[in-house]
Amino acid sequence: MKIGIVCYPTFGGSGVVATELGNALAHKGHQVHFISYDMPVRFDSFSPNLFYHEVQVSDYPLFDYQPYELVLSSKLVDVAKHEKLDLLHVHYAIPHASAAYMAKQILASQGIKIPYITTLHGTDITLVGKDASFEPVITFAINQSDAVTSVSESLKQDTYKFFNVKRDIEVIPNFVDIDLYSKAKNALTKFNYNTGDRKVLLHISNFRPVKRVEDVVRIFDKVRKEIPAKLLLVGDGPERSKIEALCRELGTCEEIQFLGKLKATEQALAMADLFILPSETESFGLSALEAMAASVPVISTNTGGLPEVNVHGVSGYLSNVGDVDDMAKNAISILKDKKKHDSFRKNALKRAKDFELSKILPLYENLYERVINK
Ligand code: GMT
Repeated sequence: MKIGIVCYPTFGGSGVVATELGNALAHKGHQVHFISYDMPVRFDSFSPNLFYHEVQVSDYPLFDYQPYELVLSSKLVDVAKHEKLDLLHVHYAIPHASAAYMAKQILASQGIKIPYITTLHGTDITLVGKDASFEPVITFAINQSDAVTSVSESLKQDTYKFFNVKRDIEVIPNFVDIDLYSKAKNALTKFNYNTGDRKVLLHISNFRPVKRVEDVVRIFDKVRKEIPAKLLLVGDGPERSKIEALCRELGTCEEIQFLGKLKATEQALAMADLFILPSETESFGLSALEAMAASVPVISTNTGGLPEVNVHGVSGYLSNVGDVDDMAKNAISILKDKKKHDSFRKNALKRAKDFELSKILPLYENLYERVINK
C-alpha cells in the first residue's frame, strides 16, 4: 500500500507512535510518505520505502499567524496526487483531521478518491479539542473521517463524552518494539551518572503541566528519605523552571539530573529501577509502556488509559492524581524489597509483550485494507 502519514514531528507521543508505525510499515514493504513541518524525531532515514515531504509555511508580513492548516492541505493534495497514495492516516486531530478533510474534497473535485483515517491520541480530545474554540471543527472532521481509531478504550469513551460523535471508533492501542527496550545496553552507565548503589527513579515527558513533574520531585523527595536514590529527568518543557525551583526548596537538586531531550530513551531506561508517571490525564501512557518493555515497574496515576496499561500490584501501582504520599509509599515498597522488585520487573516485561509491535501492526494494516476497499 502507499500510505501518507501526517503527524507532529516532535517528541510528543502522537508523533512517536506515528513515526514508529510508518517505520514498521515501510520495513514490511509498504511505501510510506510522512508529511509534516519537520523531519519526525524517530524517522528511520535509511529505509528505501520511507519518504518525507516538508510543509513549508511562508512568512508573509500580513500574517500574524501563519495559515499552517491551508499549506498542509495543499501539500496533502500534491503528495496524494503525484505519489498516487491509497490513503491518508492523520495522527492527532488538530489540525490534521480537518486538513485531511479539505484535501479529500479538493481531490474529489479533480476525480481522485482518497480516504483518510484519524487517530486520536489524547490531548487533542481531553484538553485542547474539547475547548469551544476548536470543538465544532474537530467534531466535524472526526465524523467525516473514513475511519477513526483511538489509542485506548478510555480515550474512546472521552471522545463520545466530549463530542457529538456517533460513529464507530476502533481502539488500536500504542505498541512497543520489545527488542529495542529489553535488549538495550546500558550505554549511559550508572557510573556516568554517579548513582553508586542508589536506586534510580526515572521520568520521561515534555514537562507540560499535564505531566505534573513537580509531583515526581515530591515523590522522589519522600523516597530518598527512606532509600538512597537518584532521580533522572528526561525531556524538557515549560515546567522546567518550576521543577528547578522546587528541588532548590526541598534541597534535592544534588540528587536530580536533567538529561534533556534524549532520543535514545531505551538507554536511560536501561539504568532505571522505577518509572514515575503522575500525570493529570493520560490517554494511554506510551512512556509507561516503554518503561515496562525495559522491565522497569511503573508508579503512575490511575487516570485515563493508564489502568489499561499498568496493572495495579503487578507491573507497578496506580494512585489517585496528586496523591504523592501513596505513590511514594508504593515506590518504597517495591524498591526496598529485592524479591518484590524482581517480580515486578518480570511482570512489567510480560505485560508490555501484550503491546508488542508485531501484534498491533496487523490491526492497522487490516484497517487500511478495509478503508481502501470500502
Ligand atoms: O502528552 C504527550 O506526551 C503528547 C501527546 C501527543 O498526543 O502527542 O501524547 C498523547 O499520545 C500518546 C500516544 O498515543 C499517549 O501515549 C499519551 O498518553 C497521550 N498524552 C496524554 O493523553 C496527556
